[in-house]
Amino acid sequence: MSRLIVVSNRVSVPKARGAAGAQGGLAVALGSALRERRGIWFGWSGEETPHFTGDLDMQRNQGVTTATIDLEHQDVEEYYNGYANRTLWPLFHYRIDLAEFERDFGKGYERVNQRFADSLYPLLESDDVIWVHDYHLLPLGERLRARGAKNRIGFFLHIPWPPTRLFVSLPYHDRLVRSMLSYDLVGFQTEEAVESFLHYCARELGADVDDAGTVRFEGRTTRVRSFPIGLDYDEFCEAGNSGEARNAQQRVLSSSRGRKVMIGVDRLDYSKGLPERFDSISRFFDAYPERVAETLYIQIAPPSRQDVSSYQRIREVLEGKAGQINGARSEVDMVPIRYVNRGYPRNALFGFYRAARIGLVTPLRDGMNLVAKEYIAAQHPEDPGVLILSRFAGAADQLGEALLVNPHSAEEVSEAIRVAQDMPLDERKERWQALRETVSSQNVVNWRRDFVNALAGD
Ligand code: GDG
Repeated sequence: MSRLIVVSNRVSVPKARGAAGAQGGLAVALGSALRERRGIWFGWSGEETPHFTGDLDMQRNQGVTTATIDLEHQDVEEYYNGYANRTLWPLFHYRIDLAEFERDFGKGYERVNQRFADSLYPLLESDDVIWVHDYHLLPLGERLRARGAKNRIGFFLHIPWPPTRLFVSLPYHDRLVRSMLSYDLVGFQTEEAVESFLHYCARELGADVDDAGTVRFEGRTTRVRSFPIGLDYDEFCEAGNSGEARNAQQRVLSSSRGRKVMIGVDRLDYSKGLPERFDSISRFFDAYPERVAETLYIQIAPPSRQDVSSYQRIREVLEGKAGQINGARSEVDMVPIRYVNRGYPRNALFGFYRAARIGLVTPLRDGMNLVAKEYIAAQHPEDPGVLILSRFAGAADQLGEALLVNPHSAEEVSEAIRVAQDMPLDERKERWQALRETVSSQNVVNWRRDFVNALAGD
């Protein structure tokens, strides 16, 4: 079996299962693939250095080898805080109003992709299979080819791919997509993203695109397919057996004193639709004032990307909205919204999800959204809660038994909350069983197996 090389912006050093601290399902899933295939996980260390050297820090933990490089401050500003998070992230989430098109960002992005290629190339063996992740590294495959790599190289995008009309507002958009056609396999979360990408290739590049999703362009062939990412279902269910999960559930239940709990868990990011969600809850309280005293909304929103100003602004907006709703509706012994700007251990999240009768997942755009899947996995089979899910999350394609909503419509979301609160147990069980079947079978292990098999052909 050939070696697997995983490349992503950041490398998550594998921890033992059950170890303290957050470790996403992706790290667990990729870790097991890397162990099976004697692989290497390559990326940025998260550290800055005054002068880029390309020196590799190689470590071995839990059977996985990681190789990381340090970047210069200017690299981090232009490539990571700049092009990745101020240009591509907003544009790919349909927020062209927030996208910044700075020449230096683009240059920094190209420079760092070149640095990744220069540092990684000497580690490669001829039959290694290389799997590149996400929007930080779109041109990496081309840079590796230019160095001489003949390996099979695949790419997976975790975020949405925008429609052609939107994507062409990016300066040098064609250069970016041409570089992606150096990959043998390009994977997206949804069929919609696949269609948008193929449409662009045919329309803007004049590439030859067939019905099976194969793109032929300038002598190279790239297969394009959807691979919806799943949850590490077994690992997450195991979290539910922990004392920490039980305590967290108890903490919510005892302090909510019989109120119907709704929960949202989101990185503090404008793509997650949090201001719109707060407006919908406000609308619900206006429409059903008698329910204010019976309802408790808990929003867990750990801050992220605080070096980017649009992220600082959203934080202020939400503080204002939470304050207004609570100011207008609280009693001396009751507050309708608990808005928490911090992260919790994964085990505790399980308990919070289980304590909630409603999971509110209403991003304006999301590649997939794993919180929706975690909420389903955490429900009790005898008394499951109801998932309210944005139709604009990739997850909506798979989770049709949720209450699907348009997150821009406060009226629709407010009405879905009422329907969810009143939903009879039989219907809750029926919907949840179907959702649980999907979340447990289309899990992260199958996701990475499908991708690696499609790439490596074994
Ligand atoms: C990108 C794409 C795609 C959140 N708060 C805490 C915490 N979290 C965890 C959640 C979940 C993860 O973070 C968030 O994953 P999402 O999928 O919801 O969203 P992004 O971070 O935007 O991820 C997305 C994903 O990549 C994978 O391809 O689904 O569309 O945008 O696991 O539980 N974890 C802990 N404490 C918290 O307070 N421990």
